[in-house]
Amino acid sequence: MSQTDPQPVQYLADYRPWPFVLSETRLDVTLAPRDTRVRAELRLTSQKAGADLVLNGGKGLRLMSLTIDGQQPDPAHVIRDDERLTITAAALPPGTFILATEVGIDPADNTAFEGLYLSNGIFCTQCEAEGFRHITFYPDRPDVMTTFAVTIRSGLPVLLSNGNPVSQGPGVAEWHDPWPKPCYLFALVAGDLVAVSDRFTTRSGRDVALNVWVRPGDQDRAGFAMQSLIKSMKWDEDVYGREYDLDVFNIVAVDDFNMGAMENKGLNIFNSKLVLASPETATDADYERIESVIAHEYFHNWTGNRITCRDWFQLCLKEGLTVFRDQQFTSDMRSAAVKRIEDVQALRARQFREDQGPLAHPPRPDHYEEINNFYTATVYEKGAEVIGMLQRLVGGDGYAKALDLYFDRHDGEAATIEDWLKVFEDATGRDLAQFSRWYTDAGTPIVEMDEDWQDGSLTLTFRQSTPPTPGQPVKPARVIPIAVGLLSPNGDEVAKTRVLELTEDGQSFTFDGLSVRPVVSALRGFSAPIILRRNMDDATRAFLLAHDADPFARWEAGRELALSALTTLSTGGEAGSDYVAAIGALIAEEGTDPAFRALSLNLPGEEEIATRLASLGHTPDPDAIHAARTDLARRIALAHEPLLGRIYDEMAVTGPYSPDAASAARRALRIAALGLLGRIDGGDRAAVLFGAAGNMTERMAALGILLRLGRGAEAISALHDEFADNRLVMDKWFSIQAMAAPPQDAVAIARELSARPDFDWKNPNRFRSLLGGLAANHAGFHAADGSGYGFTADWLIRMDAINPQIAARMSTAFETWPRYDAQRRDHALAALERIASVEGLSRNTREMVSRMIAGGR
Ligand code: B3K
Ligand code: ZN
Repeated sequence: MSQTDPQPVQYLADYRPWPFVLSETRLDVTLAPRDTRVRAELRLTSQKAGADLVLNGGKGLRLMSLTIDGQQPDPAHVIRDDERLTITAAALPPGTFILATEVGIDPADNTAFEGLYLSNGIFCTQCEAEGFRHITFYPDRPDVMTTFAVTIRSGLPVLLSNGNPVSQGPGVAEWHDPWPKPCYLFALVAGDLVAVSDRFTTRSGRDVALNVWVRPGDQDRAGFAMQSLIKSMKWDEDVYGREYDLDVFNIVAVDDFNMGAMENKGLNIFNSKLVLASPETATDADYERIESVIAHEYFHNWTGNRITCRDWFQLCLKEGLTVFRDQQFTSDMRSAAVKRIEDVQALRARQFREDQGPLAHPPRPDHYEEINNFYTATVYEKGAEVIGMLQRLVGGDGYAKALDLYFDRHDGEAATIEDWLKVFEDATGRDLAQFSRWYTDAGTPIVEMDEDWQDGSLTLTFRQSTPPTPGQPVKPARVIPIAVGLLSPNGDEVAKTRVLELTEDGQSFTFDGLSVRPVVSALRGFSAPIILRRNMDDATRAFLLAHDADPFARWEAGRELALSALTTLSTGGEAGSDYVAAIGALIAEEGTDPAFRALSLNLPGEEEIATRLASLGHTPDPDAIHAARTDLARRIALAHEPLLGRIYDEMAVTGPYSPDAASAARRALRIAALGLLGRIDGGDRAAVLFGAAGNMTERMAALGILLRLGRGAEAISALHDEFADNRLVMDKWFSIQAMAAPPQDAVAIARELSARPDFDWKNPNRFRSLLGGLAANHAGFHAADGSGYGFTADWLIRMDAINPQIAARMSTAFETWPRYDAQRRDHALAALERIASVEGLSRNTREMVSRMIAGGR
């Protein structure tokens, strides 16, 4: 199953249409853990005389039989290699013919969780990107779309596939999906499952049966997922005019899953952590994430399934758009301001980090070795930002028109980024040639802004440049929308938001008729995914934090103030008083959304401080950063102890738990205050809260505080006693211990945890909890002696042998290695080289590790 064979690099420029038409796929699957039989009938028509029929499918498929129109072809015309099966043109009849194959596969042995596999006794599938080829011989490429008729034979009680049910009898079920789809959207599930069910009537009157399938006993934790689904279906009708198009919509939760969830047509498969939630086991963040991922997968029904991607280079066509849509949904369901700030924080933490390191690539890459390595923050989150810019440039009406045209013109097709941009050009008349560079060029543009004030006119001059990224040394200027507003010295807005469009390397814009020099609020709403540099003193930042009418810009001013203090402190300077004073004033504002106050009160993480230092040309010192952040937190607490204590008490939410935005906001502010108070009360309040809280949000927050202070042992054992049987809570239990450990103890703690019998490392969630938890402990992972790197490398090597996707994904813990000091770099490089030298290393991990090594030298 693991792909160790070298695969030639795939290039976008080499795209050719498939020379056959596939008009129907019929599958008959007889399930057995060790010998599942898959009979496939493909109705094919050649489009090109003399073309061989080349199907994907490798060594894992035991070929039992193969016929063409019922006849066995001459074996000399059937050629197999490690990755494909070829039937030479000479053996193919003219016109339309049926290719029938039967293969045997071994789901119980499938530890890579790609194709058909078993998770705790449940048969399930994951076919995106190239998993279907592990199920049967097939043209496994997204531009081959057809209807599927599926028969499943098994003694298990629940048998599901895509589309509508045709018949359901003992031991056998038939499904038919009338919507042509590529095979990466195929799914099959069989198991002992129970459903939480509901119904939805679409606006044109279709009655849809909705089911969330879980293991018996988990039904009481599936209700929130169902409500999220119903809200998503309604929202997509109201906002995008998109209706659901089948009689049933099934969601299944499984425990072993390589990522979050998968949008298979009519049968979404989810990692159970994105379905199951109860107040005692899930945090507010879990609830919010469940709501948004349920929406994301549902929205794919139109953006991804009805209109799919021509080839995998176009991945951001469906992912960027669907992320953009799920972000809009969450903004509508919760607070738009808070959502925007959270999204920017995540973008900077993951995508800027990627863009600034050896793994940088454009939203639409033009080559890859292993496509699974390109399900990245750049494709997803930057892909969404690019759409946000488009919307800003063409306006809300232009965006709506373009989307209507996109759905009309491309429904049922496998489309490209060019198709996407063309609908915007046709709908709005705008030329997007220069804009298209956002899709093809990697790297985060840096924009410098200067101000010039003369006789009532303010001139803003911008200069843009994008640093080189692997394979792209020079970058031409891009179109960059910069939203700007002006504030008078008393804090009133004298010019409302205006979007300036940068198109050149250097450009100026003038605001006339001003009576006094205003304060500029720039990059409002984070109008473009860039780094804006401007000369601004702390007093101006504090002014914007107090007065800016744009919530993002307001938060950003506070962030900049904090980062300016933290970078100075981390490099041995003295700073912080302005921030401490300004933040005190902000959190005292009772009329301001508690969620906004919480976001402002939480200091930037150590990783973010390191990134800022690196971009200023410093070599980040993880220990100094940790000390600086601890120090600043303590100073805030000392300066505002009574206020923080009051907030902590007042923000307590009474009554039964509800995950709604308003209650979650109060808890978020309460926890932020508690974290700071912990710096001076020794964790006493946190210890009380851990014992008393009836919800997981507050308990986990309290536990994190106790662990950081080195006094979490009792709480850790209490949580274990209470939840040893709950996998999802135990994942949190592993992760928080690695993440919140004092840095000097982090590797030893992670090592101890990894030796426990319940460290079920083959389960992706458990592995990610521990290894991802350590990687998130910045000073712990980057321990100067290289122990964090060595420990992580050992586990990546072990994981790679059974599940290459997970190993490759987790290897990104190393992606920032080039920015550290010589000693750390040596250790990191040695760890990467040790991984690279493993014999039989997967194509996935090999590609990642070699890019990281090459990009850091
Ligand atoms: N499309 C899937 C991700 C597939 C990942 C394959 N390695 C989930 C999503 O983005 O919605
Ligand atoms: Zn997606």
